[in-house]
Amino acid sequence: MNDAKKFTLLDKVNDPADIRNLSNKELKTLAEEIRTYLIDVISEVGGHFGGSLGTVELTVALHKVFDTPKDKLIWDVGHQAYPHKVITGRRDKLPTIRQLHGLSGFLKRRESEYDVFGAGHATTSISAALGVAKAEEMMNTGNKVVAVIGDGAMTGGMAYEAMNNTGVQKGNLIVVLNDNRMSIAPNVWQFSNYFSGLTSSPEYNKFKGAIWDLTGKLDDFGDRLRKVTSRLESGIKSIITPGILFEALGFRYFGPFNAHNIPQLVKIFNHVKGLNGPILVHVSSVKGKGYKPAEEESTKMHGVGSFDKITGKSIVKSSKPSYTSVFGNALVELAKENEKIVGITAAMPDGTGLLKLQKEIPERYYDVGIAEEHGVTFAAGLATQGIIPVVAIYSTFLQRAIDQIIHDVALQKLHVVFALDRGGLVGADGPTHHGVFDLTYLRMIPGMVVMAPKDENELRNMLYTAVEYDGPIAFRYPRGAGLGVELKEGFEKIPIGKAEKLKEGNDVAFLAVGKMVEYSLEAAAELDAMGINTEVINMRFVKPLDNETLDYVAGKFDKIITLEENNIVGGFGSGVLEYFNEKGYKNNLLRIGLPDGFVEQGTQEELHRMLNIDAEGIVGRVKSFFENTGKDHKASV
Ligand SMILES: Cc1ncc(C[n+]2csc(CCOP(=O)(O)OP(=O)(O)O)c2C)c(N)n1
Repeated sequence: MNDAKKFTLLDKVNDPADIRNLSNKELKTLAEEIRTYLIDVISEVGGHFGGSLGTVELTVALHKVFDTPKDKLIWDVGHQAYPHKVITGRRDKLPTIRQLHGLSGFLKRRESEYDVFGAGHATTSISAALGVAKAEEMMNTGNKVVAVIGDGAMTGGMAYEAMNNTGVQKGNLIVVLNDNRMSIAPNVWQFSNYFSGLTSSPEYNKFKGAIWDLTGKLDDFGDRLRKVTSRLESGIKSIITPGILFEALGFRYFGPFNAHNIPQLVKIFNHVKGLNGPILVHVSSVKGKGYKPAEEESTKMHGVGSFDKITGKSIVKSSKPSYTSVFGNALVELAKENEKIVGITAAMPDGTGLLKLQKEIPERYYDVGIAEEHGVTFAAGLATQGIIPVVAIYSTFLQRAIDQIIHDVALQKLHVVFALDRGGLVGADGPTHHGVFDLTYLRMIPGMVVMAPKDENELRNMLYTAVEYDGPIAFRYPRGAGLGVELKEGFEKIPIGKAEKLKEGNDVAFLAVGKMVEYSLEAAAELDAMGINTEVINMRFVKPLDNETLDYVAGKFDKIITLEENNIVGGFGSGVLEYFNEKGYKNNLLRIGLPDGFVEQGTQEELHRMLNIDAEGIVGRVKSFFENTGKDHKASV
């Protein structure tokens, strides 16, 4: 960083062991330095911001009290774990976060022994921590296991499956519920209403203060007394505290505590460290804590590009509208014409473009929480009654709901529209977030229509086609700016399963979907100049495939290339291959897509280049394809 500061304490912390002997006062200074460092670095390089500012004191207190890495600390999602990275020896690398070959923006086992469980998708922490806790028990290590989960992640069903099972198994597990009342957007957690009603009551606060004083005093009297007290305490507490909900699941509840008060956190963690069985510590934090713009605009500053440190204003702006905004606007346009249309998001109103629907037609907008599975089956229920649900979920998060798509939607042939944002490589969020399996997992589903637009107008038309269709139908589109084409007024229906020829050629045919259409046209222009006359077809549909077009290319060309921004296994190219095999076509077929592996983080452009799927990469691959298959241009069928 240009204005790299000297930090009196942080500069000496290379490992959590370095903070264990610090006093509360020093810990407070350390927390302030970590916060300053985060603001310095993230304002320059971007990243997840508000969540991490809110966990600074919590992270310091956890690493102070628990003997990490022997004790196991498991973070949900991982976007709030930047302070954890800073404390666990990765401070100097923070400026590389989310960049090619840099630190991951989430948790990653390969990155550090302190990252006990990789994350990126929400609501995994309690299940994983229970597994770790049971393993520690089996090996009799005595190590403690702590899961940290946000109230947003608590809207995911797996949290309750995990808590129920932890209660049944009596797992030795401490769950820290970091409650800031925010998901990315304001959280839709019904428990929050219950907590805020209860905790704002003066009777409750008086009572809680008394209980806390009592346990605090008794804390020094040794283990047995502490256990008796705790049992007594929990018995009384369950009558009146918010913990009753968790206690019903077999957890002993402590809280809510101020997540920015280090001495109090240290005290409670020391207390629960000595206890066995399932424990829930509820802490109340402020998202964006300590940086005014992030406190005030916590949705916007959940994740940021580089920004002006003084004003909090974003520095980089794209001039072209994003696919997300084109989709969000088109949905509102169509919803105004057709009152049956509703929009569903799983806690991502901003990210999916549904914010506009929420503002303009709030009664036809649903935020189901970080609950993709529920969202899909909820949509299926709506569809049984003739409502047209448009389920807008990122490609990567819809992976969560594959069975719901198969069992609840497709099997019943229900008219549910799936709008998959972030299809393809997403860039800085990396392997947990790339949307590179959707063409595969949707294509295998009987009766599903699967589309990918080449540009913004086609996206609008696909949405229109989908709401006018009757059955399960999906389209996926890339993260980020569109091509910048002029938006046409109105909508046109696309005939289901019909491709469009974009460029005539004689030597080789490109069959492309989605983003790859743009690269194919660029590559074709270069290849033409080199004497390889290339035909480009925008296939539009991955399912049903346009068999007529496939018959036509198989008859005209010896060399055919499929192009998709999807894992090469089981995607669009596989579909073409299957069809060719069924028909006995013997053409030379090359499938271009993503390798069967997990692609790292980097900018989208860097990754496209690295994986040879951009125009230049395609040209290179076509040249080798010609070298390997000979110069014969005509089909052999
Ligand atoms: C399965 C899944 N769906 C959606 C997301 C996107 N997402 C990332 S963080 C987040 C909000 C998490 O809220 P919370 O757990 O309260 O943490 P906070 O950021 O408020 O600290 C969401 C919706 C995700 N990571 N995983």
